[in-house]
Amino acid sequence: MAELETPEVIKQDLINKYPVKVARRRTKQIVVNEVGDQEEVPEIQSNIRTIPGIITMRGCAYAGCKGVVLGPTRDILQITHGPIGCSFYSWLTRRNQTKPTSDTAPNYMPYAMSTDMQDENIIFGGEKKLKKAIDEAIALFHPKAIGIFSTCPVGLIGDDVHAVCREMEAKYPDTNIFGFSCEGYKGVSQSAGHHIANNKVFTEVLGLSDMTKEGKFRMNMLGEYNIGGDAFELDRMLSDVGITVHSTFSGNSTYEEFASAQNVDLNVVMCHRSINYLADMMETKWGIPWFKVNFIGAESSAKSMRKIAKYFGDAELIATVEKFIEKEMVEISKVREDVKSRCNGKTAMLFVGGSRAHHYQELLAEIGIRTIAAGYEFAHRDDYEGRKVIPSIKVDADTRNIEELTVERDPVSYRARKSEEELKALSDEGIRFGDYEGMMPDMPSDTLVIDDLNHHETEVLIEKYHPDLFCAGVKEKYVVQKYGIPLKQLHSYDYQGPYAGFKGAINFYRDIDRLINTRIWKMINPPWHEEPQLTAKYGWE
Ligand code: CFM
Repeated sequence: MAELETPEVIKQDLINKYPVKVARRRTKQIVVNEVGDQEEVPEIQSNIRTIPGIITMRGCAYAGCKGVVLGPTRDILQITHGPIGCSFYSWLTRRNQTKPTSDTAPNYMPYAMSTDMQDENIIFGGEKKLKKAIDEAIALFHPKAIGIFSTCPVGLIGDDVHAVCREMEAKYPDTNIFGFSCEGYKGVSQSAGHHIANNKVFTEVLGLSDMTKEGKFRMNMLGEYNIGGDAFELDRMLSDVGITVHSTFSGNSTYEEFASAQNVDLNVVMCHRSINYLADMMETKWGIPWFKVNFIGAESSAKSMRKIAKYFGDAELIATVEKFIEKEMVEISKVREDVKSRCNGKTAMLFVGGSRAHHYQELLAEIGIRTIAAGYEFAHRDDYEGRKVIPSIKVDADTRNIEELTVERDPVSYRARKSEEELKALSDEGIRFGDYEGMMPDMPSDTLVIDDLNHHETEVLIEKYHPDLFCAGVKEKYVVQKYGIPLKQLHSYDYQGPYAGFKGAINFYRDIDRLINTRIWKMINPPWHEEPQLTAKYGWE
């Protein structure tokens, strides 16, 4: 590869086509990483509105609420109140899998349910239609719970989904009916929808049931959505060593598991961005401590398992976990070494959501692939720089629009899971409770960190860096591949997976090896190399 320009120069190349005002904003969202001894990193601007006219990778609040946080739960019947497209395109495209416990156990995930709003409903209101939809759903399925998800027009015309829910719950007292004000335009991205979902699940569902699951070591897995079967692999690993996963939020989960999630002694958080609110609120209300884990990558998975075992502090569990890791590592090392011999020294870029751009760097590093640029679509500064910066984050009007709940200790069921001394001893041993160190302290200095990447910048990055692998989503995939650069979808996994945990690591090594080492990429000659079919220039040039 030719000598690369410095990241500072490339940063200039990324923004030099922009008008002055746009460049001024983007320059704060594009940062050359520099890591100090105490994990200090430069400030990056994030979670702000995308500049109108720029095409970025983001989604909407409805996607974050319905698609991401609630979508993977199989027996909360979910009705999208809105035009049919919102419901149809949020229907299983994320590849969240589920496994009902029996053939007769309810599973509504194969259905896309919507009020299918038409002109008439937009003009005269859609509440009647929504009530009718709930009547129909209850007659057909008798669900324990129904979630109503608001799309943009619902907020614009002023339908009161919460009043409808209250009225219908009075009519059907056996069904818990709750609504989400997750209109697509709320906030600046799907991140707002995560927060809205966390709040409602917390106030309307959690703590309603006393169901407990057998087991000496009981925990919830927060922020794991079972994409491509990831949660199945984590369940296998944890149950094998004797740890009970009571509820996963929300991959392969049920309403009853959510409702009784307070009956555990630990919450671990995989995806910090989408679920940190719930972890914090559960700690305040019920005294359940939480810490961050990462089950992406074999080494990270081993580390996370050890951390959980250490928390429970049982000598037998600790020994079982060690034995389990040792056993699993045999096959992992074999495949890893083989794959590494062909991937070592390659470069990658990752631009995904709000957590995977960090987690997958470790998995790629295991086969010798170096990340030279990374960024999130919608994460906040804490996901980049670590939770230590939370007090200094400026709250703008868009964030203030999303309700921040005030939570108090439950006078009856609050129970400290560990004494102050025990928590102190564990944190002295390296467990960081209620903390996340963020992506940037884990990346080497002189890498580029870019928030809310857009199409223009993607093209510049490719031309300048020509990476061996680009990780993003389906919207980016084919443009990048026409440049002759393989793109791995880190949202849907390109119809493959699981990639979490030990078996997932092996799958990932092999899939990446196959993807980047095929000769097909050198044979690609996109049409624009021969004859530009469309030329244009920017309006301000
Ligand atoms: Fe969390 Fe996710 Fe992600 Fe996310 Fe998502 Fe996703 Fe993602 Mo797509 S909850 S932030 S809103 S890890 S759907 S399972 S892959 S953008 S990086």
